[in-house]
Amino acid sequence: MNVLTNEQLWRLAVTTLDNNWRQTTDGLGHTVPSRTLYPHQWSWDAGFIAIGLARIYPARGWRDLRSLFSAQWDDGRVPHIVFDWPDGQDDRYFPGPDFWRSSEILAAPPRAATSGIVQPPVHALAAWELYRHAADPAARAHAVERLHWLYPRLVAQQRYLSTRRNAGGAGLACIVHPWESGQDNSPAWDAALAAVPADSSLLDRYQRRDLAVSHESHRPTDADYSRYIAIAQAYRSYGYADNGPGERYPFLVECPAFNAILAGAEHALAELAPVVGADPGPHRERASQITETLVDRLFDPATGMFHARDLHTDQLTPVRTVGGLVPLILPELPDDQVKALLMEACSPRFGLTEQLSLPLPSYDLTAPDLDPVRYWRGPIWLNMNWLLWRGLREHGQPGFADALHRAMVDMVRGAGCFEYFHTYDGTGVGTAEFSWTASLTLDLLSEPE
Ligand code: 2M8
Repeated sequence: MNVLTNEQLWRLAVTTLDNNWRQTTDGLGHTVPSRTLYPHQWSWDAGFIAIGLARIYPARGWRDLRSLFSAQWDDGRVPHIVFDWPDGQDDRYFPGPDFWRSSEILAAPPRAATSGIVQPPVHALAAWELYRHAADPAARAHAVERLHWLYPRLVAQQRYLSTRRNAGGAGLACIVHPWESGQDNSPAWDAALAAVPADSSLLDRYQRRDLAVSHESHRPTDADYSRYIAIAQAYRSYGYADNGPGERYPFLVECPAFNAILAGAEHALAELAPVVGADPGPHRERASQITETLVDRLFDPATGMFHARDLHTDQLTPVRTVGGLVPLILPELPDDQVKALLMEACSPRFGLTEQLSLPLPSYDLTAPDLDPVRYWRGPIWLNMNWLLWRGLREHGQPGFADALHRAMVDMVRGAGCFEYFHTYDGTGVGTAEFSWTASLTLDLLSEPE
């Protein structure tokens, strides 16, 4: 692919989002992450997509969020996938509606079949971006009207994650499946996953669909997939209930990026609350509490970064992954942690400099098991780097922020809107025409260095 000018890159990103828009039969419509690999609506993708749509088609950004939150469960959970088709009628993606069986769960909404697990709550931030970029009085009025609908639903989502998912009892949200982190097969989960038996017979019963459209070397192994299925089955077998004893959940982890995004959502809600006549105070308090608890429970002074805590063993995972740098997005992160994260980001493990040529990898560059093409085990992801860029700006680091901005835009300029990028040369890996790469590129181009 030729290196694109800014105008060409902008057009490519807009076309990618246009091609991935799907009009659904219920009239709502949404953007799919990719027409081939992920042909439905995904939760945190929808948030990142709306952030870019705020720059070109805000009404469509609001529709994406409306589609997702119309499938919110009664308990407040926002499912990680909203399926386009009724139960069991399609086999383009596994696990589909007939695996999750949301229609058998009372709390599941009738509008759509969904999965039963969640993803990081980036949606309040997306709503804030849509609101604050509303350019004229008509767009602002539309945003206010949309917020009256969305705000209570965002609050319910936060309540679900902060209460029902507080399995560790300290005030952080736990994840019950690696897919809930969004960083699906990150080495951060290896230790916790090793305790889950890999039952290969599950792959005789269920057929992976990802390998039909993606290269085997880019995707999780069969052993990991069989664990993913077993963990999801266990959660389903208890009706996706969150109040059982810990042993019920084969995987029970506090993820630093997930909880940083949870606290970030409270900050965004504090901005949005006055728009709908609500009190921002409780949101600010919760944001401060989560930030404090995150530092207490997931920061390791020995490594100078954040790590996931396995609630079964009460141990922090030793590996260093990009998710452990994401708490940098938090405005109230104490100076000591900010300094430590900057030092870690600038170490040979993540390679941040003011002259960097490629964005940060998903995994420690010095780790012997880094894999430059297998997803979440080394490659570069635009959404994680976009979060870090925001964090660097938040903490007064314009030199690093600008360098990272340049590296992200140049990488997509050279490779196109791929799902992720080779650790060492930035070539595109995974599926092409990937929505959040396109949308976050639009955000970056709209916000020059
Ligand atoms: C990937 O995850 C899905 C399962 O949710 C998969 O591999 O099939 C992850 O990269 C996740 O973060 C992302 O939301 C999803 C859709 O883009 O794909």
